[in-house]
Amino acid sequence: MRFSRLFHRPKEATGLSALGRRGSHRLEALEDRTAPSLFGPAVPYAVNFHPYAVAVADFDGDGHPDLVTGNNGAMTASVLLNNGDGSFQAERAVPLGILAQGVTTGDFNGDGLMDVAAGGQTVVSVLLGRGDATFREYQTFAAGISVRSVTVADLDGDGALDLIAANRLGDTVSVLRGVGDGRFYSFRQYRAGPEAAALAVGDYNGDGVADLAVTNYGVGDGSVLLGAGDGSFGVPARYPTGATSG
Ligand SMILES: [Ca+2]
Ligand SMILES: [Ca+2]
Ligand SMILES: [Ca+2]
Repeated sequence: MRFSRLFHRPKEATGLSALGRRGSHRLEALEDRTAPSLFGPAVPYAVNFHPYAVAVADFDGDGHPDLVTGNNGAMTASVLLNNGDGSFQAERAVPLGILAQGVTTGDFNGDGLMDVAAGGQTVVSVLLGRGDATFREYQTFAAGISVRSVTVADLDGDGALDLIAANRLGDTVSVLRGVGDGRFYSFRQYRAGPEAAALAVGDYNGDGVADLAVTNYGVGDGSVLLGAGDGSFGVPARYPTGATSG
């Protein structure tokens, strides 16, 4: 898996110079007509087998955002600590106990230290952080069928972060309301669309309550589920997105 460095580098230091002379000239001519490149060359960092998803949080409290991947093949999370200059240390692999397909971060037990939640198979697996980039042993919570992705929000406004999982083979999203101590209540499912895949939280109708956008991989459209404010969602509105989404 490749992560791009998130800072600007001079053009002569970019990967364009590694291209053939003709290609290089053509690309630089295009670049001159537009805004300067915002990214340097991609820098690859090794993580465990089959990383499916990536999320960001500061796991060691040094003020620099770190990365975590959910690794489907290895059933692990890989934590890559940020050196503070856009480079990252070698991965630290943490067992998740599941074939992870989604990953998200948040402080699920309210101790001020960032935690990880990964989704896959029929569960979410939660790693509570110790603040030094190590984690307590994972705990799993049932989340539905074929969890493809997972995200986080306080859906019911009780101050405890809640988890939302997209169930690809269930055509649903599952809501796991947080207890606030790192545990989650039994999930509730809401209809989304065929092969619910990717999730995004936002307040789409401006009522101050978090809503959900879901991509429906099976048919190439998206669903918007408006939040009721108590962690429940209404009937999805479907919107075309063109080609197959995911
Ligand atoms: Ca925490
Ligand atoms: Ca909540
Ligand atoms: Ca709303």
